[in-house]
Amino acid sequence: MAGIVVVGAQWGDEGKGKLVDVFAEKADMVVRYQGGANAGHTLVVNGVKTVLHLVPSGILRQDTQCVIASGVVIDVFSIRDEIKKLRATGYLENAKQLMISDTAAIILPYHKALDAAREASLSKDAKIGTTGKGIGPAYEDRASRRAVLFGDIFDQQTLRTKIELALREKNFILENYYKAPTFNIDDIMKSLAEVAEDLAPYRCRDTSLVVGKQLKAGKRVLFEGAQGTMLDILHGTYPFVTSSSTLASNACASAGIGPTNIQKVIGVFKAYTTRVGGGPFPTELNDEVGAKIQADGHEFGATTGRPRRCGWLDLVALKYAIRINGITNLAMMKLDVLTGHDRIGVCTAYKVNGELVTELPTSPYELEKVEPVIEWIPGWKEDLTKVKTLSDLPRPTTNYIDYLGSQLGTPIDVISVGPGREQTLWVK
Ligand code: 2SA
Ligand code: MG
Repeated sequence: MAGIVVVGAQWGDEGKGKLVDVFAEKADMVVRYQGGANAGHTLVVNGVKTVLHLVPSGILRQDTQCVIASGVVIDVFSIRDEIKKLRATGYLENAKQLMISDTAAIILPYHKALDAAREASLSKDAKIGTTGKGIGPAYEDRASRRAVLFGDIFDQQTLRTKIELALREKNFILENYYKAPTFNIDDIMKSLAEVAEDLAPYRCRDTSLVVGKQLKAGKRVLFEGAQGTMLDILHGTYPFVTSSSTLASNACASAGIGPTNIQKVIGVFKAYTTRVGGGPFPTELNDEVGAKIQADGHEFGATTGRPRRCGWLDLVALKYAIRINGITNLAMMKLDVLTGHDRIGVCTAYKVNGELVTELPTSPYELEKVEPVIEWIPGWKEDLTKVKTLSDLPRPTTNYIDYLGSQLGTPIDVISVGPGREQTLWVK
């Protein structure tokens, strides 16, 4: 039993990609378990940046097997490009390093068109702020049993039947309801035939068998989440969420393994908070402090380039994430970004109608109205990006870490002080 889940403990972009890449050195397998090309996982190795959307963040370690599990929605065109780029830079030389589940649903052009048309039709306040990658419509098709699965692209007849059926409905809605362009079956079939040829080497009929065998053999398997806890379809700030379950528990459902295989759940969080897209964000800073964090942290969407909203660390939300994911260990990322503030804010509770609340309200409309209670910790001026060990951190920085450790009651094992692999401090 050596299953380890790496889950985002905030609104995504916590630095899961970097952490998985670092951990992958000692892992036999990395399994991506949900989301699609909406994710943007940024890895920096020897100063060279790689942004991954669908391929697991273990791919830069050539001895680590990477698996895309059934619960992911795969934009086959986007993953083809990603694979091409990886191969052009010397990675993924052996096609066997990547396996894509036959039973994962695929995203087709009409999913993206529907995603865009729907967002465009919403009023400013109601907009979810999706990435436009077709995620919602693709998961809808999965739930309503109309999805085209990855394995289907290798069977022309099944593929045509499924897409013809889907197009009847999608084209009707696009044309009549959204007044948007429609899609032609032959064009889609042609492009899928090409992509099927390119992706055939990565096809895996039963990834659950592959993952299960590794676990049974006592191998280390990392399960890589995308987005974050607060964007979970069931337990996030619904409807301002993504369309999959981002929680650690979904690693099992998606990969087709039992929960008894999971030994550790690592919650990844940033030393502050960001959110991209619409929805409540209690600690958001709409001032020059928020702007400084955004600039220093390069807080722009890795997929869409949108500026990310920034604010102080929210312990109410983080404790909620620890509880609902069963987080056993924490990793704090981007601590270096907080350099240069006189004081650092930490939200320890919310005020709701004059009363102190320490549990996250489940309604986003209530969450929108809470007032964060901020505790202030002295800041620091030193650059942390060259720090190699914990003992070299300036005193106010360790005070901040210790303060968080005591508040969260969960060990912080890893502290990241920059995007590079070497900018990683191990607490034990
Ligand atoms: P979607 O596209 O249907 O999943 O959008 C629904 C909400 O989920 C948010 N979401 C994300 N939040 C943070 N990071 C994500 N990945 C990219 C990144 C985002 C980008 O790494 O920066 O580049 O803009 C991600 N993906 C989805 C989204 O903003 C909506 O609020
Ligand atoms: Mg990201």
